[in-house]
Amino acid sequence: MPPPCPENSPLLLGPVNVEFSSKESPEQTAKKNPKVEPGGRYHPRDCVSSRKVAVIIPFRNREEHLPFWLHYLHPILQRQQLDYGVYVIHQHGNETFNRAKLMNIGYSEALKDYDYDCFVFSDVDLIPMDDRNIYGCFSQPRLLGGFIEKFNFQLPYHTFFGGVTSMRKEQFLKINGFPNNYWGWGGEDDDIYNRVVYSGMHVSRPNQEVARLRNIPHAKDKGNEDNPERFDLITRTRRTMATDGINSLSYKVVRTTREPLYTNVTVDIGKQPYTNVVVDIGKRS
Ligand code: UDH
Ligand code: MN
Repeated sequence: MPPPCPENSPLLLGPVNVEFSSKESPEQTAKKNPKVEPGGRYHPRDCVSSRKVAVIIPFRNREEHLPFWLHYLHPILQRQQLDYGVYVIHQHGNETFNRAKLMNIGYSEALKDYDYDCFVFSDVDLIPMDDRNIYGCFSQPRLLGGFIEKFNFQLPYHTFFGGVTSMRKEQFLKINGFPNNYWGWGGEDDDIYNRVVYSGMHVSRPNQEVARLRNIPHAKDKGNEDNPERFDLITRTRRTMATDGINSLSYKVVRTTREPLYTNVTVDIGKQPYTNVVVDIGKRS
């Protein structure tokens, strides 16, 4: 049995040059990463990693972004000596997008594969610019992507907890996972922030020098319009978090496939219940 991996990986290079012009096919990326196993699994061969990390990516209609993520992240995650798997959680159908629910599903599905103890939740369009930004877990929930190019490499606001975050399994369970009832764009990240604070934890961040990320520019997606309810919902986290979360998660897996660089889980997550209900005046049959 190989020795435990060192506390700090000796393979890290520091700054990574990230740009989005040249396109590499996933097949080419797979060839360049021969140690990554089907489903996007990897573990160091010459030492035993103490970090068992599932990386969860919420996804729909971003086929042009995923190859960049795979191209940049696989080499970085290997240099970080992580024992990791990549899970792309693909929302089936055309109902309104639900990022946080997809991340809950990623947590549950990844645990069916392996005894992961750490979960990194990443948008598909965010790429770290330094491999010293470890995609692992820490004594507090972590904001791995605090300093993003589109926000001029500044925190957009003090309580920001979107983009790329990480949590240990017990931290995730302490906050009852993520909310399932944020449909459309916005607010779910602030709800998660609230959950962390209401559970007596706080958000930690790597220092600004290593926690810079580039974002792939894009237009707003169809099917992920701004959620007008988000301002109301985030005032109610304290009441809703006990009953809405990983303990109330329901979904149907449509299919799971092991791609060379990631596991794709296509899921039917249902749809937003109508909140302003038109009273049903009886079915005609
Ligand atoms: N996502 C998808 N498909 C969608 C919507 C979202 O895969 O249709 C995922 C994807 O991983 C994405 C993440 O959810 O990175 C977050 O959604 P987003 O990229 O829309 O969030 P962002 O904060 O939205 O980037 C900013 C809106 C874009 C405005 C552009 C104006 N310049
Ligand atoms: Mn984006």
